[in-house]
Amino acid sequence: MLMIFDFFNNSSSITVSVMEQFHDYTMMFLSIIIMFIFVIMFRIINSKTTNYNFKENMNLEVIWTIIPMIILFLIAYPSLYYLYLFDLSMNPTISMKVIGAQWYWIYEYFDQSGWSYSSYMLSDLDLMKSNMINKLGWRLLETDTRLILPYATEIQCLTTSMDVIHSFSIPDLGIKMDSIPGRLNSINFQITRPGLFFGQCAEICGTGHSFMPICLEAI
Ligand SMILES: [Cu+2]
Repeated sequence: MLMIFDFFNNSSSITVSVMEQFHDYTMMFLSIIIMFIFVIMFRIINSKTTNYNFKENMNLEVIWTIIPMIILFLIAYPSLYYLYLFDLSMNPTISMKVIGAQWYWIYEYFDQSGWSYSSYMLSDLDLMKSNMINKLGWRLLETDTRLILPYATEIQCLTTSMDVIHSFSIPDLGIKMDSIPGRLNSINFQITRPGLFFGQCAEICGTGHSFMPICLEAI
């Protein structure tokens, strides 16, 4: 039963946990409003008489204008608060650059080494040839080199593109940032557990769009 209500991937970053909390909080208002509306509808449909006190009732008009305003404020304030909070750079320990290309990703570390490498998708044939048949479950997701990052560390990720617009997205970590040629977009995140996290380009970029996955290994 729990599975049915578990809409999200297991949260693996602070961002996702906060997003889930905000989702539940918003759903609370949604449930209350839907129940209230259904009760009112049911009562109107099932009553043969009309209450004339409802017509041109100034107090009622004021109340049903102010209550939705309060509800909207209660949703909008935390929404904007978290939106700007996620944008904040909290003194990242690691900075790295992700460059989108047709159709692979290039990762570059901003340390003394200046290490940079490309990450291509492994084809079905590659998976089978390298005796990784057990990994066929990760078909179209596994890459030849992985993006390796430490967990429990604040990471700043700068992203850009070499050709057309791509989008660097990893749903488990709640990140999605457009990679735009000639622009450097920044996104911050902190992974909360070690593991493998998969993502795909999220901006249609050509015939190979479906075949440039992101495979992040948190260690
Ligand atoms: Cu794409």
